[in-house]
Amino acid sequence: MASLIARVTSASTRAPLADLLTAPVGLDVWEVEPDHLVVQADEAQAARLQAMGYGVEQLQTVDPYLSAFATDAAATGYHTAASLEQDLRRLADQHPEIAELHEIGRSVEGRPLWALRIGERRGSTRKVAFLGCHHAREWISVEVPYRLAEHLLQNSSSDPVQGWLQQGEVWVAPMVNPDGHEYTQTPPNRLWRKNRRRNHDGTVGVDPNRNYGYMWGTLRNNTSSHVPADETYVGPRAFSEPEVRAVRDLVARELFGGVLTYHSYSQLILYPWGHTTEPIRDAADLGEVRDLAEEMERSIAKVHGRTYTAKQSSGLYLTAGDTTDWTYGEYDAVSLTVELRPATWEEGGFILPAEQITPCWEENRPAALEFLQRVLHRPRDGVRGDG
Ligand code: 0X9
Ligand code: ZN
Repeated sequence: MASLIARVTSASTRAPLADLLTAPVGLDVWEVEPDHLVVQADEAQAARLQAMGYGVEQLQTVDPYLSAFATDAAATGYHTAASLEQDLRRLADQHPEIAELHEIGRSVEGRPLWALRIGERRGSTRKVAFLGCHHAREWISVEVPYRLAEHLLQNSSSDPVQGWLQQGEVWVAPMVNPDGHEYTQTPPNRLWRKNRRRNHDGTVGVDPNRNYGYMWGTLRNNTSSHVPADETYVGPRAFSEPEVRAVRDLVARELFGGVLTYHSYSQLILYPWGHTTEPIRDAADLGEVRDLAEEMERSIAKVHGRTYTAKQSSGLYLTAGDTTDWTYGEYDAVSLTVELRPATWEEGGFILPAEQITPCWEENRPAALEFLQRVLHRPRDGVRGDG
């Protein structure tokens, strides 16, 4: 069990930081900065990094980090799989004309995967999806899309929301990985990332955000691993995981014009590609998604002054098989990954203090609505699935 939170620097030109990300050493990378990484590692990994020529400074051990942040108070205010189901049902029941709860699949352990469809559905021409919690420990990524659904329903009888829900449809699936999320409810497991698949070698978990079928498995690095025990294990084949197949089937059926998937942390707005440092080849697509990401960056900053940096996904690190490479590569959907609060591990990292749920939602509200509006107004001829 990885027990250290460490700052890794490049001590020599023999060992550039970029090489560490591309090497298959099985690290859990938390932060990527030009001059250092923050990683979770065990003693053996730390020693190995030092032997490779990296500087490794222990910032904290995981136990005191969990004692400081993973308190009972920090958990109140966040949903569990059960309380999310209850709240989604309540929303659907309170707005039967425009909301409908769909079970889009079942998890490895048999939990229902929920998506709330919001919209009048009178021949809607444009559909948008908001996803949350591919990664178990990223609890805030459940709350932002949930609050978005609540906001749309509470404001459904006045413009602009009313107009959007007449023209289009919004699907919100706040918890793609309920098994993992449930597992993190037990304090020592609070930092679990993957789903709860039993792998063939006895280890547990596939990274749902490496299991999508676009360029799946083409990288073998620290952030897309073929080793089942690793935090970014890509799985035995594309779409091997029921949680990921559920999203695949929903997207294949609804042909969303845009997909926004929430993660945490680092305060980033990431657009494709993630599997290559090459930019999107279609200049119009690139302009569209980059402009939108930058507009969202500005509107987030206006609310509470927080900086969320817009950039290409691969600028964080290279991964193959993530959600947005697939939704863009396969369906030409406007596709973004938003990494929510906080910015650093000192502020809690994956354990965002509960009092920040509301401000985090507040700053992401205008950005999410901009995404919605842009996608709803996008001409449809870009959708390959249209035939
Ligand atoms: O690694 C991920 O799946 C995402 N970061 S997280 O810390 N939430 O796990 C980032 C995915 C974006 N894609 C690439 N960076 N290629
Ligand atoms: Zn994530």
